[in-house]
Order: sequence, then structure tokens, then C-alpha cells
Amino acid sequence: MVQGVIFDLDGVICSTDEFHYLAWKALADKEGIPFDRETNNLLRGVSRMASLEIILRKATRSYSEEEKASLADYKNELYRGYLKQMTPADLDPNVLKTLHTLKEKGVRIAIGSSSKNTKTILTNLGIIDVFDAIADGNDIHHSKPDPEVFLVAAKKLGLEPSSCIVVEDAFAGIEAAKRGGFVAAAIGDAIKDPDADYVLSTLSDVLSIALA
Ligand code: B16
Ligand code: MG
Repeated sequence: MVQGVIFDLDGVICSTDEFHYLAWKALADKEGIPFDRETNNLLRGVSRMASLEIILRKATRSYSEEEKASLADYKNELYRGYLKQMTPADLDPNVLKTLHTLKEKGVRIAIGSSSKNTKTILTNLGIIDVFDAIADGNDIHHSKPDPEVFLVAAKKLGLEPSSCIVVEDAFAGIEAAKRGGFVAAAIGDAIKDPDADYVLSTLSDVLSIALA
């Protein structure tokens, strides 16, 4: 029986994945590094520094650790600029309804995100108090595809991984869910992942799985 649902944030609860893309694109253009949507998809669920390393693979010169730290800060400042514009009006009503329905039916809900900006985003969207637990980039040492963030979320919920569904838009997130012993439901870019247990065309599709 499903007792909990752990939601990824960027690309699942909200469209901040597009802000990540725009900020990385601006950085790549500034440095003269090729960057497109395909490369951006490789960054889904991956930590900020690991994302930068992926982008720098196409650079024509090497970067010192100091330069890398400064580039990561530059990207985060651009990204946080986009986050400032977010309000509860940016939350899809379908998402909010799904969260409330799960809670009404006694299913515990959590966030499992690699992002260190998770709490800013949830606050701006007005849903920080909706979740029973939040595990984010500040709670972990290893980002997806390592299962750590989902294991922390399950622990905070007081549930076993096998009784929780993870909803993810990233291949790295589906891998993390499976490695952690969770049921993996894919949405967005991750629907192409053959390792997903379920495919969702919209977030409310998780209700028929969780409440079956
Ligand atoms: P930050 P998720 C991930 O969030 C994003 O998908 C990924 O693109 C980003 O690099 C990572 O968070 C770290 O984000 O720079 O805000 O700490 O998809 O796991 O919710
Ligand atoms: Mg995501």
C-alpha cells in the first residue's frame, strides 16, 4: 500500500527547470560554450557544481576551481533573479489540488529536491507548509542519481522507501528512486526512461496509483 509520495521540485511541482535553463544558457553564452536543450536535460536533478562540470565539457579551455566557484555563483544569482518573480499565481491549480487530495486521503507528502533554493521556491509559491517533510540540496552529500535525498525524505516522513512513490522529471531522479527502493513515477522528460515504473501525463495521474 502506498503511504507516501515524494515529489521532485524543478519540473514536477513547478517550472523552475526553465529558469535553470535560461541561467545556464546565459552563463554558457558569456563563456562562449555551446549549450542547448539537450545538454540542459542532462542537468535535471543534478547538483549545481555537477551541472557546471557537464557544461564545461564543451569548453575549449580549462577552468580553475576558483573560476568554477565564481561561475556557479554567477549562475545562481541569475537563477535567483528569476525566482524573485515567482508568486502563488505561478502554481498550477492541478498541482495544488493533487497535493490536497493526497493529504485528505491520508497519504503523506514530501519534497525530494537537489536544489539548495527549494525553500525559497516553496515559500514564493505559498506551499512551504503543505508538505509533511522537505529534503533538499542542503540535507545531502550526494545528489541524484544517488538516492540520498529520497532516503532522507522517507526518513523524515517515517516511512519505508517501498511504501513511497517518487515523482520525477529527470533520468537521474528515476535512477535515484530505483536505487533507493522506491516506486518511480516519471513525468516530463523522464517519461522516456524505461526504468520508470509508471508514466504520468499530468501530475494528478499519481492519484490513481497512490490511491488504488
Ligand atoms: P540549485 P530538482 C535540481 O532540482 C535541478 O533539477 C537541477 O537542474 C539543479 O542543478 C539542482 O536542483 C540544484 O539546484 O542550484 O538551486 O541548488 O529537480 O532535484 O528539484
Ligand atoms: Mg526535476
